[in-house]
Order: sequence, then C-alpha cells, then structure tokens
Amino acid sequence: MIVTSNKGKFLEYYQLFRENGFELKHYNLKYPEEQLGSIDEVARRSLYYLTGIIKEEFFIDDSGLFIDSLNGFPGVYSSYVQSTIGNKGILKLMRNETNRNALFKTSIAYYDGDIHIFNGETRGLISTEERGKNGFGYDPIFIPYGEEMTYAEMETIEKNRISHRYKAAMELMNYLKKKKI
Ligand code: ITT
Repeated sequence: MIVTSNKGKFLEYYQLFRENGFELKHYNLKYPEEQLGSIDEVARRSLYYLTGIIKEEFFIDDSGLFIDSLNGFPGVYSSYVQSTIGNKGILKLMRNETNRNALFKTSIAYYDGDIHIFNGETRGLISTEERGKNGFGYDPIFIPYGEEMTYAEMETIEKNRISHRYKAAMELMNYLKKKKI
C-alpha cells in the first residue's frame, strides 16, 4: 500500500507495480512532513510517524527538485515552493540563468516491520517556459537529459521509463521480489 495525498504519484506507481505483477492499494492521506536536511530523512521521519497509525506493510514517497544554479533549492522545500511561487516563480528566478541543470530525487520509505529506504535520481534541465499538460507539480518545466520533451509532454508510460520515481520503485520491487522467494 502507498500512502500519499498526490493522485499523480499514485497513478505512476500503480502502473509500475502492475507491469511488474504487483497490485497496489492507495491510502489517500496527507501526513505531516518535517523539513529536515535531506529527503531521505524526511521520508524516514514521516514513515516512522505513520507506523503508529498504519498496521500493515506500506510505503511513502518523498520527492524533490534540486536546481544547481539555486544551490539545490527548492529541494526539501519543493512542496511549499510549488504551492506558493509555483513553476512560474521558478522560471522567474532563473530568467537570465544559463546553467539550467537540475536533479529530481525520490526517496521511498517502506515499512515491513523494519524501515527500508530506496532512492532514485534523474538529471535534467529546467525549461525556459512551461510545456505540457500531463503529470503534476514540476513536470511542465523539467526536461530529462537526452530528451526534448518535458515530463508533462510525456505520457505516464514514457515518464515511467526514465523518471526518478521509476528508479526508486524498481529498487523497492526488486526487494519485494527477493522477499517472495
Ligand atoms: P505526498 O507527500 O502526500 O505524497 P506531495 O505532493 O506533497 O504528496 P512530495 O512532498 O514528495 O509530495 O512532493 C514535493 C513537491 O514536488 C510537490 O509539489 C510535488 O507536486 C512535486 N513533485 C514530486 N514528484 C514530482 C514529479 O515526479 N514530477 C513533478 N513534480 C513532482
């Protein structure tokens, strides 16, 4: 089961899990997130908090966009920044910036009696304007290296071939497959 208030996230995981022969349930819950030093720490702390409430195996995903020329901002503040200045605000901050390199990171925290952390990262560029209608959050301004399209111009199935979330999900599913044997 995944615990998230973000429907886009759930849909990406649902598809990835189905492709790998797993069924995934969704628990739509907004849990408190402490702003700690790294997304791993944020995910670990949130998971620990939820183990007091949820009594079955579950995982959460904490993700963030780290922009090189902004020294890693918004990083662990990605959620707050998205809901305040949004993509337009980020593009404004970077208006005259030629270094547009950025990193998208996902940290999955999974609980099965113990806490396990799985990571995924995808590097890319921040576009100069918003493009595309698919996905959510920063998708319209993130172009993965080697691609022309932003995440938001891709279908979920395409984003799921290259994304930070896909890489972390594969780590988790490899762990689950090994556990089954
Ligand atoms: P939950 O914590 O309930 O899962 P959330 O949307 O708050 O949902 P995060 O804290 O992980 O999730 O996300 C931080 C921000 O980054 C938030 O604004 C997301 O919309 C955005 N984000 C996360 N993953 C993304 C992705 O794959 N593409 C674009 N934006 C993403």
